Amino acid sequence: MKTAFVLNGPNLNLLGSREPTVYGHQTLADVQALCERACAANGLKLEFRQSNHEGELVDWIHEAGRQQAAGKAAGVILNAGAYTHTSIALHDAVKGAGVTLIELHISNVHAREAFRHHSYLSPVAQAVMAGFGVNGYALAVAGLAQMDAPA
Ligand code: CA2
Repeated sequence: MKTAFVLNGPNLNLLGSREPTVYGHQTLADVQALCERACAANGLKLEFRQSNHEGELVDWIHEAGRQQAAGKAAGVILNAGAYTHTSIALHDAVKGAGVTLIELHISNVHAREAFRHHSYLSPVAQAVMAGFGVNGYALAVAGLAQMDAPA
């Protein structure tokens, strides 16, 4: 069974505690449980992580890339939080690792402030998902499983 890496960036540990109109009421632990169910339904194993540190996210993308190259991982679903809009390091990490990437956002970033409209990750992502709320994580898991399935 292959692993789906679901990686979460800065401040997503605060999910459910503030800004419920933008991000909903569910906590990151709720999102992890939702991802567990989605992975089980799609024949994937889950590796779910959150970090407030850019370099740690870079290391995890490299790890996922090595596992994918070894046939042990399907790819990465990444909600990079605000690093989406700032991080050339994450862009380079995805490119360098050669990993399959689904970029994910809980909110519709294009309906928000202009500084959220640009993403350094979209050019190196296979797919981009935004605006489905936390249910987007389950949809992304299903999408990653389909991308990995033989044609
Ligand atoms: O919509 C998304 O998922 C975002 O990636 C979330 C980021 C934001 O910087 C992106 O533009 C869009 C912010 C994550 C912080 O989440 C919080 C949740 C609750 C309370 C405070 C922050």
